Amino acid sequence: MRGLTGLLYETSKLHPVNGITYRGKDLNEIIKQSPRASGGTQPTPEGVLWLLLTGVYPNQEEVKTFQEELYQRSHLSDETETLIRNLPEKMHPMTKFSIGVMSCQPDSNFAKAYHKGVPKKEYWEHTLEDSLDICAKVIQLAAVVYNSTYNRGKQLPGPDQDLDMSANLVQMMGFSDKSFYDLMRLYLVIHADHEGGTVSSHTAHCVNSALSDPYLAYSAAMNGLAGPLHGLANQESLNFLLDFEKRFGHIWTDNDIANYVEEILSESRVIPGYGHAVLRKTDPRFIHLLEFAEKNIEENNLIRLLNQCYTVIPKILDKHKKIKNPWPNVDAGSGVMLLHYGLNHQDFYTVLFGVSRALGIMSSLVWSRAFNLPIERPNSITLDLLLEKVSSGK
Ligand code: FCX
Repeated sequence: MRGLTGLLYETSKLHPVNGITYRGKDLNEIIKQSPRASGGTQPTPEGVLWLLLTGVYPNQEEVKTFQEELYQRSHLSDETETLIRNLPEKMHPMTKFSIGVMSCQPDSNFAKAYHKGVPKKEYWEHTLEDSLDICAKVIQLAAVVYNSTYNRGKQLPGPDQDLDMSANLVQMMGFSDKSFYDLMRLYLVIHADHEGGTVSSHTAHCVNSALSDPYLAYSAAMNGLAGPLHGLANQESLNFLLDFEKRFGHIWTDNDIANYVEEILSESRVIPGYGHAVLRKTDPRFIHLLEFAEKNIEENNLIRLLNQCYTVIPKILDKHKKIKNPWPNVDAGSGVMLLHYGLNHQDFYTVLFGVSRALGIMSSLVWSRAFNLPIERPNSITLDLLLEKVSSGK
């Protein structure tokens, strides 16, 4: 369906070469102009959520008030926390995260309003309430998933109302490096939205079009994001580099990389972090991560490998004509950065992607309800009917 335009999606648009724009604004511009947290070098997700919802940047006073409001909405019930803590330790964090979202669903403002019979023209207001609640709660949900999986028994700080979402998340997971706060700000901002056709955004849109409330829609979206061709590619990309390092140690050549890639391709496996359905150039989000690393991270072995892969892999993939985009996407580089700051549980990386994607998906649902978009119900066809059509040439 790649060539078919079939969705109205208000919050972002993806250009094959220039990358993503949020509300018509280029990511470069957003990173420069969006309000920063005090003492930070990167824009805050709160400011970007405001932009996605309204189309304009908030001023410092607005973003401060918005941050306070989101903090008030972030509380999780004891039932939700206990539920997540009691999930099997080995369950994938994305599964735990999705279950955590579902356990908040009984609080849906939209579901209650719908059952009271509010008029259609007010649906967007109740969707907005749920959307703000979800964007606020995902920070705490992610922290509880992380701590109950990897930090069992450790005493860790609770949420701090003076911190922005990113700093709070990093601190609640037990990290205190201010440069990591900044990486998380950049991470949450650049992953927030990527047009309506991605598996996660489209899933949320489709589920919500049945007037399933935003919790049901977002949890479904997270189940799509958990796939290796979509959000799980960030954990797979780091594993790809670590497996290479295990085999070749700290000394390798371009040829070693090329042979390693060809070996994977010959087994009909994908090279994670490379390729894209829409992009036809290096993903600008990947470049933003590399620039952050250049300024903030002393060169280490994996970053050296990442950079060398960036020069070698596109040339190899380009020789395989069926691959339409040989360039890296955002998932190629994010894991290396997280690992540098000590976040060494790759299984958790897609949860961070999911936290960020809440900003775009939730803003978009508000607009879909404001536009009163109909239930999504494309036509389908059986194989017999398809064969009949093809053989009759119609
Ligand atoms: N490695 C190996 N083969 C690849 C490839 C890669 N990185 N990228 C594309 N191909 C293959 C496809 O698997 C397909 O093969 P097939 O015809 O035998 O099924 C063929 O090339 C044509 O695919 P193409 O049209 O270029 O790309 P698609 O739109 O079908 O798929 C994704 C796009 C992103 C799914 C694909 O490039 C891929 O699998 N990449 C690796 C996983 C990845 O990085 N995903 C993250 C994407 C994104 F950034 C995100 O959602 O987070």
